Amino acid sequence: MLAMRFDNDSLPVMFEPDAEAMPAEQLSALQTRRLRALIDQLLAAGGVQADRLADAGVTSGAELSLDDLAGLPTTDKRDLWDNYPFGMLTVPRERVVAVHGSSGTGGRPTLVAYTKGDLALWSRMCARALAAAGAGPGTIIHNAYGYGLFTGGLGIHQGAIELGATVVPASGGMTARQVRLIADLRPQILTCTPSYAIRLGEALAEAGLTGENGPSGPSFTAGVFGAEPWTQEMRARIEELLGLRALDIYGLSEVIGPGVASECFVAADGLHVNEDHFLVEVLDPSTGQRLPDGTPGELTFTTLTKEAMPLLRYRTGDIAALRTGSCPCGRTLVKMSKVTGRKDDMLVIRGVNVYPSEIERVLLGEPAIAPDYALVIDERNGGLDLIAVCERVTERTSGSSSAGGAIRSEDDLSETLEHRLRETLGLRVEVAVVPPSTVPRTEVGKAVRVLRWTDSHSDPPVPGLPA
Ligand code: DLL
Repeated sequence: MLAMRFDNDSLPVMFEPDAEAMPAEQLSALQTRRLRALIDQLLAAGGVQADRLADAGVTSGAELSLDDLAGLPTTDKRDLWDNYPFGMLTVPRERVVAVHGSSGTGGRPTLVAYTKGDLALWSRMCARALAAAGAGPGTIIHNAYGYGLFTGGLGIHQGAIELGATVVPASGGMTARQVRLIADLRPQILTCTPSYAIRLGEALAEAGLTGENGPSGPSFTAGVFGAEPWTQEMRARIEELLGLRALDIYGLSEVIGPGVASECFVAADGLHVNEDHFLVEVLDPSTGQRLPDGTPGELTFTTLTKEAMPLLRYRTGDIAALRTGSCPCGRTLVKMSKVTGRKDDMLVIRGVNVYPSEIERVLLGEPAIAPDYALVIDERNGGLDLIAVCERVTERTSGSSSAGGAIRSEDDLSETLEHRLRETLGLRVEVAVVPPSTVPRTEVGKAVRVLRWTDSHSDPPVPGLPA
């Protein structure tokens, strides 16, 4: 267990080194044992997963190997909807001590149930992520993920306590109060969505609390950001704005919440998947066939040790690639790339397939553009046009006084970006550069980047767009 923040080499230490740095052979033996137990648990509980296993001719976990996994049935969000709220429990309802969930696509809720054991597991997974970011006993963690049904707030909260850190349960919103808390408590770690990190960074800059000129100087060393897709370009912007190392954390309520995978401070180049508890595969989103390492596809998880609502081969809809190999941090756990999007948020603009993250990469690759942007799908005339609405960078949105170098006209910026988008994505996108603070900021919950403009009589979804 973790005893101090850094070891002698000043590297962040692991929370559970025996598991996180387990040799490959030992790990696959453990996974095999756990997979067999899971199959028996699902068969014994009955229900949709047991029926599918029976249809596939599986009557016991005893003889199964990890290679057999690819032939086992999958689950997805529809199963949670169809069996809402408690149809997929494998324990008596009375053993459930908490529920969480997300509002999800189309506003249909999904609920996930936790036993005491599940909560303990989840806390350990979040403690691993926080320790990987350099936190330890006594580290002050400003937690601005929303508290409630959403797993971000309470997941990180419990993980911080498990680690022995000092958690500040700021939750989302009320930004002025958050700025005050940060100035007074000087936390080392910030946890929130990447879009709220930008919002907080802007507010701290307004209060004169970022950069070397700030009255108190920077206190943050690292941020643990997730719950929504964000690019390397966004990472660079956040690091500049807040003067910290921006690390990615991934998870979903169905699997456990945050803490399924997270980046380490040392390498910060991919998220270590806690595969001793969550077996990961990448599948071709259309055929469901297993894809080799390095090929992006649909992340699919099997929960090996959950009690209340274990899931076999849960297809997440999230697109990423896996990478094995050693990491300078010493963890042996497989890494996943950043999530580039969800299979259902791909936009098809005049026949061209494009993920919002690909557009973000081009927009934020331009230093004169601020990290607040929106993609407006203009459907007013029956057509489908895309308008990328962005703001010019200011001292407040860049964190530096150079604020994007030489002043260029808005027309010049739009033209440059339209050209780059056409070159990189083969897509004609109109780029509208609007005044600072025009694009709506996300104070609570996940960023909404894609907005639809359907009615020519209604106001544009972002003020200032030409009617
Ligand atoms: O977002 C859990 C979480 C909380 C993760 C805090 C990280 C930090 P849900 O609300 O169920 O759970 O949403 C899960 O969010 O399937 C992804 O599409 C997306 N997502 C989560 N983390 C990332 C990330 C939480 N790091 C859904 N990068 C997932 C990209 C992410 N997308």
